[in-house]
Amino acid sequence: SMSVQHGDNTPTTTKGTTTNLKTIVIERCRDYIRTVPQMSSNNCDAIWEAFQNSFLGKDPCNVKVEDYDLFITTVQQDIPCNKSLFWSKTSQIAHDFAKATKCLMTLEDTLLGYMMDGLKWCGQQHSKELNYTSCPGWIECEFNPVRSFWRRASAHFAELACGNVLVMLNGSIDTPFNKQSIFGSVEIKRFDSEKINYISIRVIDSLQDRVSCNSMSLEDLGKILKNASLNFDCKDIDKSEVERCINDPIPYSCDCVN
Ligand code: AVW
Repeated sequence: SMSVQHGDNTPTTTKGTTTNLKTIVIERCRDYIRTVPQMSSNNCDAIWEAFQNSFLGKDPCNVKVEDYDLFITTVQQDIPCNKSLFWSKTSQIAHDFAKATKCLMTLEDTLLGYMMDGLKWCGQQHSKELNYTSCPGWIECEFNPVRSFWRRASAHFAELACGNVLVMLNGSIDTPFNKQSIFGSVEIKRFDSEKINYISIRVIDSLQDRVSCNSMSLEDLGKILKNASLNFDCKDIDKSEVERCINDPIPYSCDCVN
């Protein structure tokens, strides 16, 4: 199976670095490479070292996206074509769908995303220690260690995408496609039309007869994809339909968003 359940190492909330960050990351890493086939070439201790070298000793408001480059290349994982699932403001349903149907994988189902999901971390200047007291919030300063990591990992995940890919957007909000989101600002720019055959945009609507695909927001997305020579279609799908596939997963469930 590609999706792995987090065990008892679920983090406790703190304002600074997650308590026991190192233990959690290394345990998750070992758990993942033990469970997922073809991951055994990875060394979780080396992965931890590369991770902490990305941000330790740095001002926590000045950790660049590129500071994670070496860490990203330390993690070895092939993402098969036709398996990538991107999402924006649909975290719960996208991850539930991926887990229940096992047809697709989100960034958080890859080793990189799985290790860091839900965690918080930062260092400080003039010290090689983790800061457990306080770390900047997501929007407090743009180049905080957590946000830069997710941007870097998302860019990587999008660059690897090939074949047919699925995007789940949220039709219950005014801008299902938000240019400021990671999907809209990072991932969409990294899609390679030489590798990607087709992008299925699925807008998950909670109200029946919504036509979010015809909205201004989706028109913006369409223009960007056309300009990048990426083939796509957009369909509105009832949330209840996706939930049915999640609650009663059968082999055909993979088709439930087609
Ligand atoms: P999202 P994206 N404060 O649902 O397209 C704290 O908007 O951006 O989807 N955390 C935040 C904030 C904030 N203001 N904004 C975003 N986040 C974090 C990677 C938070 O953890 C995957 F491959 C939230 O759950 C998807 O295709 C997450 O960012 C794509 O990027 C998603 O925000 C989803 O990023």
